[in-house]
Amino acid sequence: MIRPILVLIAILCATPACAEDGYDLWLRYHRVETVYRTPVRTLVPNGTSPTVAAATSELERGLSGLTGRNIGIARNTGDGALVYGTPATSPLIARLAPQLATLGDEGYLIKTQGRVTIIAANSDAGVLYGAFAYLRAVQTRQDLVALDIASAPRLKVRILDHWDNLDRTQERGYAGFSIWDWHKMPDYMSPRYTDYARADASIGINGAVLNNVSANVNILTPLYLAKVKALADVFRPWHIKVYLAVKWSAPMELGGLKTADPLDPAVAAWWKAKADELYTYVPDFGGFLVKANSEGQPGPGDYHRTHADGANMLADALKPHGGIVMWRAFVYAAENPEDRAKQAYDEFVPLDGRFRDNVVVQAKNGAIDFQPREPFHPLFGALPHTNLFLEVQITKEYLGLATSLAYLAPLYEEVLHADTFAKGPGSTVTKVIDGALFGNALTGMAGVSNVGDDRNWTGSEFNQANWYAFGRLAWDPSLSSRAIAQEWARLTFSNDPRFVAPVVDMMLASREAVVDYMTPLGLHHLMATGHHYGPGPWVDDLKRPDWNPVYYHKADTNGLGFDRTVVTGSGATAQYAPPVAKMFENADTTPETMLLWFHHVPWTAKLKSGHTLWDELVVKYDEGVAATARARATWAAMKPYVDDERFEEEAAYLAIEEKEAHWWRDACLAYFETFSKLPFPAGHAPPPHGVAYYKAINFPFVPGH
Ligand code: BDP
Repeated sequence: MIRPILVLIAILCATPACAEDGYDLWLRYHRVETVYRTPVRTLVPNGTSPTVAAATSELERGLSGLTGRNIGIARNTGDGALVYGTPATSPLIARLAPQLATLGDEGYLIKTQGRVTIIAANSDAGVLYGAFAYLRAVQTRQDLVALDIASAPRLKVRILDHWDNLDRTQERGYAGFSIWDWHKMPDYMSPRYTDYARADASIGINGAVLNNVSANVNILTPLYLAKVKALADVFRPWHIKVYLAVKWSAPMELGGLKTADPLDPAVAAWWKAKADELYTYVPDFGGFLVKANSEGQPGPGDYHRTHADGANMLADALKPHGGIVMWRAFVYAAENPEDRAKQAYDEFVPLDGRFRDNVVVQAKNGAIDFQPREPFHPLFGALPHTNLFLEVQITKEYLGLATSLAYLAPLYEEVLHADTFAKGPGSTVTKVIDGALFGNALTGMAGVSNVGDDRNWTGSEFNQANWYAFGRLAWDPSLSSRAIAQEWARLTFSNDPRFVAPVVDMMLASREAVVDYMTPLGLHHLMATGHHYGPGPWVDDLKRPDWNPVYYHKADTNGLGFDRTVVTGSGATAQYAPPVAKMFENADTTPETMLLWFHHVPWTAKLKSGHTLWDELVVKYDEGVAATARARATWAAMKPYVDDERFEEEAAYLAIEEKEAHWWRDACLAYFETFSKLPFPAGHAPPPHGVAYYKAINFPFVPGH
């Protein structure tokens, strides 16, 4: 009965001038124009579970705000009723059982039958997802008179990985500190945890790894398990399971064992007991995420055991409880002189078929590391007998941290649509991860979260779009980036076409702009050391060869790029299926967006544009800079449609991005010019300073590091 207040807020916020701070994300339930108003007047829930109650609370809140009427529960199933439930809880819905047959555990139907609207599902979780979908339809001004929507997720596990430390710092987080206020839990549970769960549930996310992959063992102590339980209790009604990242050496650090060898029975017994204990706190605990033998983390390799030995031992401990192990494929070793891009494939392909059925290998989108653009990871398609999840970064470690506007759905889409040719043409990464290609039952996608305790959750309004897009794509990888951007812009800002059309175009151009002003033509990992903020193409003094940008671009007086061909280079091209390998092996058939990833190209070589490599490089950097200026101009014209607070913040961020784009362009070109020794093409100014100037720029404190 708090609705009158919401209604009042909705009325007061009817004009764009009303201040908003981004807290509401895409769940803004401002009043819609009368013509779009939903016919729903009463809610008729069926079922008594906390999940049905969650659906009811969201529908009450949402529909009351959107209609300006007080919409609540009534038993009247007549005109204006919104009836929701499952065949087991409602005879009306039982009649829809045939149509529900293909929608699985989490899918839903939304139908209008005369003046009655029905949300039907096979489970209460499906009902909850249907409720959010209905609200979305109202928010985006869909025709509500003859709804007939059926939807079911293509992937089973749709999970956020929070790289949050127990001291509330975040690895690669740019939105303040961790939202998990561990110290106060479990006695104080911030209402924010519920709002977080609502946001996740609204886009279909059904799992969260609470802590950093580079894990601290304390998370497995009773002190922290009580806190984990408290979060799991908050999330459960919203159909979100908790998972934990675990450190391989936990049996030694916590259990006092002398070894963490996976084949040692005492080690296996320790993990089994720990799993049993964990499930007493969280009976529906999801499972473990493991970063092992990677970047200094311990792992089974320390005992000359394989990743399969390690993953299977943990999987056996979780199996009786229904838990899974997500074992990361992000492994590379300093001692290994092999091209870093090849190392994960080399380690995991021989293990194909040797993992338990509750193990998944989790591979990043590309073989190096969440770069602005990478070719798809060669493990996709190469592990026909292994469950494989795709891991993408939502946080923008390598794409401008908090302030740049880089809408990442095109990046995700690019990898999901990439054709591995594993079973002939059409063997897309989507079909690898959704089980269509190899028939694996355990499917999923993980996103490294960008959520922090900033009021707007993600550090900028437009970063919210990446969280949103991740969830929507994990539910349905065939959605287009454009459709998702349209939906998000309408939900988050305005349905006015004069706003939606230009802003969506701006979003769709934004990731390519970052690629162009940072690492065009297949360049990668040119970022400054450690914090990765800003350019550092000259860095050559770090102890691991593959932490140095010079390792990746290999600029010399002859040319630029990493030769990964079989004939003259590292041979990484051969890790792809033959048609893909053949395409990448030849510079003429390699898409120019990935040219320097696979080839060392002479400065004077002619590219498709007719430019030399050097000229094209300059042109691309300048295109990136120009795109940031265009984005600023687009946004400046949006002032009439956006509240002041969000408008001004984004305007300032876009100005920062333009400044940084110039910095990237000037620094990289000043540096590469020392190798090419070629003049700048007509109309493209040389950088205002020599490379020494850019090398001297330093930032001692950058977030997320
Ligand atoms: C890299 C990050 C590092 C992460 C690592 C990982 O720089 O902080 O720990 O990925 O994925 O991109 O494990």
